[in-house]
Amino acid sequence: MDNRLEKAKSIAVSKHPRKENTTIQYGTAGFRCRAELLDHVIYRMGLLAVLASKCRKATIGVMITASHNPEEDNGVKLVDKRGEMMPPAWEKYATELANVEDEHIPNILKKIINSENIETSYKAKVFFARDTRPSSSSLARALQNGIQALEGNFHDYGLLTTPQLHYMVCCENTNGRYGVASEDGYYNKLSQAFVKLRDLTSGDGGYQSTVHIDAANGIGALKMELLDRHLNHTLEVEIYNNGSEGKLNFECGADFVKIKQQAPRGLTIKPGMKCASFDGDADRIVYFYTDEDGSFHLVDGDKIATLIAGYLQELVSRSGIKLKLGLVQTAYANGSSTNYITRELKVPVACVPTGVKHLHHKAQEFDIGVYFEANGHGTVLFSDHASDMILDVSGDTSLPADRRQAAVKLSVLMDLINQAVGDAMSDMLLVETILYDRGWSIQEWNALYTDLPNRQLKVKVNDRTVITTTDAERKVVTPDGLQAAIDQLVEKYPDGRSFVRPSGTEDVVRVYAEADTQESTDRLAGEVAVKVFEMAGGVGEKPVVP
Ligand code: G16
Repeated sequence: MDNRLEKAKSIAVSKHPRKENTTIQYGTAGFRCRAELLDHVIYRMGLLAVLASKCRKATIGVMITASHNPEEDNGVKLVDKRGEMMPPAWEKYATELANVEDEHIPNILKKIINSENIETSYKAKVFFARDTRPSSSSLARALQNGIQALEGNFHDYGLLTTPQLHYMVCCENTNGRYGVASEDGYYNKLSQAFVKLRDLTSGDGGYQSTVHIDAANGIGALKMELLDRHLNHTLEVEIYNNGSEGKLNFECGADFVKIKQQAPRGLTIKPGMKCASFDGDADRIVYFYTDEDGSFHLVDGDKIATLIAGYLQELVSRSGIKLKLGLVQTAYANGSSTNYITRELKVPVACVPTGVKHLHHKAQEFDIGVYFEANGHGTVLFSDHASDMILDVSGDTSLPADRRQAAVKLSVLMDLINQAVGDAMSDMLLVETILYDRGWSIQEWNALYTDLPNRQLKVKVNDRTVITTTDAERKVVTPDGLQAAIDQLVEKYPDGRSFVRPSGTEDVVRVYAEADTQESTDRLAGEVAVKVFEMAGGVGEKPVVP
């Protein structure tokens, strides 16, 4: 192995040197920054993926994407053996390896091998894929060089959405039990489950059969078109922002629509049209529409979560199976959604820090764990116990038809849902299945509860790590006095709530506020942003209170 570690170093020096002395951190979902700073980082992630594969004795995934970030950025997400995110220890290794001088690469690799007791003779295998950013293909070559430097095997899937890569890794490591590890395998699994559910459900009422999708000028457009071909016209899909003209994520995509609370560029919205936005790597989805007077309505991850949790809870209860269902949110969840879930649905809710890894982990504590971030990233996890029970009841002909039918629906839903990670395409098919079965229009769905007005702002500071938080990011610990200042501002507004946290994907501090009116919310958000600017080393233009 020592020879190979040395070889890895010499390839680093000759082909993928660390040119700048800047430190890069593994953030909310991997490394993310300007693409030109990433070549050496991605090469090193190739090395790390080989070690992770040897350690896990399984195939590991690497996705090259910066998801919702601007086109000029890029990044990398590491995928563990069940298709989930890598655990914190490996995030630490990743940061250490990404920042070390070229000549110290062998030392860090040796350290990881020793700490994890890695059997180096295991033949490593890495799956990788990339999004449509112009910088992604050369970064994919750097990754491949890293994998080959340590003599790992690999499969380059080319262009995929992030959730598709997670799916491939999960299929491979479960010996096909989760599905076939190919694009066709993915489309077949999802579309067959969707078509089957259409046969099992009614479709009466105000259901609108067309979805107008803003694909953020990203990979989601290409892949949604392929999925659509498998759907046999059971769903009408219109794709906008398919990348033929516009720029990736520029004034479009799920993040833009959620934060700006307005329709994306490139989609001329008409009253009543049911619309959805994917993000740049198609792992998030939000819905929206406008009504007759032109006002915009966002139907975000919280509304998706409540729709799903309410439906699953009903099916579980009809099936007569005793299963514990729970919902996981973050501090960004609208206060009204949490009230609706706890008071109306009576489903337990947990709150965790931002980042899919935290939500996924918490959701595993339930038999059926629904997790969603308000920004549209989420999925549903079924424990082994839950899936065994569901399959048993669905096949038990001695049981009343209604019980069995509910269990059959649940069993097909388990195939429709990408349980490895939040997946815009799979989530969309799930939402459409539920709306169809309920016979609901998007307006009826949105009427489940009324969101408290809310606002998100970004504040530029010199060093965002000066802000640290606790209580699932709902309270600031440092800088001193900032939390007290926020508390004072919040007190002035009925139903006021606000928190701030450093982003793990962009170089900004995020400010969230909600209150009883949009005017108060915008003022509160502005005032908190000013406090952050003043107390946490703001740079550039000072935020303005409206
Ligand atoms: C990633 C994470 C999400 C997180 C988002 C924003 O999403 O997967 O869990 O909500 O970043 O994170 P932050 O507020 O720390 O910037 P994506 O879709 O960009 O990969």
